[in-house]
Amino acid sequence: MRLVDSLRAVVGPSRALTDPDLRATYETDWTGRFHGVAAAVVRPSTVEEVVAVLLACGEVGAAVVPQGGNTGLVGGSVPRAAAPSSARGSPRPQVILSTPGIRDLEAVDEVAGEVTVGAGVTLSALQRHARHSGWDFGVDMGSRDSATVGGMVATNAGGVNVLRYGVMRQQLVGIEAVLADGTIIRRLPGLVKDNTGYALGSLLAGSEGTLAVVTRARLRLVPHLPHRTVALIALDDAGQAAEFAAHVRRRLSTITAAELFDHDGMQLVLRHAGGEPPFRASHPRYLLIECGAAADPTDELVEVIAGLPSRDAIVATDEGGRHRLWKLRESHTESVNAAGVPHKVDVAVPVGRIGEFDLAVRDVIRRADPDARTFVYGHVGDGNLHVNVLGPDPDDETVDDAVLELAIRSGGAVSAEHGIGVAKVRWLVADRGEPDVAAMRAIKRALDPRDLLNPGVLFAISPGRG
Ligand code: 2HG
Ligand code: ZN
Repeated sequence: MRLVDSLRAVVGPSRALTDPDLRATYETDWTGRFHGVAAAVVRPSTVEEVVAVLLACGEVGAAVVPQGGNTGLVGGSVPRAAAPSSARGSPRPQVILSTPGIRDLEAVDEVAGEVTVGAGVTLSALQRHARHSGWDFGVDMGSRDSATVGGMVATNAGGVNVLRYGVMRQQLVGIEAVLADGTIIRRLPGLVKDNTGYALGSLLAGSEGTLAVVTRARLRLVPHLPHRTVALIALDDAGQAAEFAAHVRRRLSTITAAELFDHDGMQLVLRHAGGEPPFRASHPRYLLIECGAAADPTDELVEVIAGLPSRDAIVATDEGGRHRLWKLRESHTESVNAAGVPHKVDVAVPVGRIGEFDLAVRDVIRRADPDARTFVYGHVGDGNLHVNVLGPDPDDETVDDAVLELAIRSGGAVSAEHGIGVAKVRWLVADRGEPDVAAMRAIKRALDPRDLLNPGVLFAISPGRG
């Protein structure tokens, strides 16, 4: 049977899309910078269908590209532009395995504070579900309406609350996934303490669809915090922002977020998304701090802010005011996208070196491309900056290389929360070193010897596999 016919036999014709118009949104990533052609997009709704899809693809050596909400920013969830080739040198078909159809939401385990959900559940659906029971989910981010739990596990998503609750890996208390050969691995009893063997969920978190297709996750929940206060603080530079955030963290256990953006980024957001400037004057850098608690945290936050040097500060306690301040930060991604095809460079740097990096990065970008427009924003409390550059041709990597080289030189990492995808494959060894990458490749070979799952992501495509 032809590949497409076997896929149709598994999920039915309406969930095996081959029409180019229907495939289009699955084939291009969110930035518009990465795209490739798929033989089909399959949308299974059960783990058994995922197994059958993987077996059908394995039968003909087709590459499988797992995809959640397709909100990734490093080209890891869309087909490769240059399709991987088979042992005989002919291009291997690529199949997008889209998981949003796997969206079962089990009842919240109110005693354990845990829930088991399907990989296709969106972050906002998970948040609503948890809040109905007085709980909440510890990871939050701007793409909440599209990003799915499976994609968030696969990329080990971070977001805005990491300084309080950690990254996605730290929320995982169980996993169900399908290996390349169709084997289901499943451990979902929800045991917080479980040292019986290797932690496969932790291994899959951040594996970017190269080791298995995640189908369900058991997740820890956190208390719902009914009282929230947001402050926007105007500062001279990013170093001052990191220090300011550190002072607040030291004093207030209620802090949930410490986010940074710059003057140019805010201007872009105001032009694209609308809204009033929060301060009368312009300032070089802005720090957004949020505190959340069972009782109103406003007084303690105001007291701490008043004791620290800043150029200006405002505080919002009502929902509208908080939303307006958050919008200034969360609208950056869409505002940058609306202005062109961005180079997005997500890096981690030691928190104590953020100020120095923020200045140096603008310098190296100017030297690489004097006409480039640079916006630096991100999660200052985690040492995670998103360097966005507009201007250079989408295929010109000069600016990306300059930023990544600086990140490594500054003691940082070439990926903080977006992953390696295809965008940073060339940088994996430079960052992790040969021994680490050899161990990673050994794991990949053991679990996916034919390189069926997301070939070209994380590691360069091995010629003649599949
Ligand atoms: C964010 O923190 C996301 O807003 C996207 O991680 C970052 O637009 C980006 O580069
Ligand atoms: Zn981010």
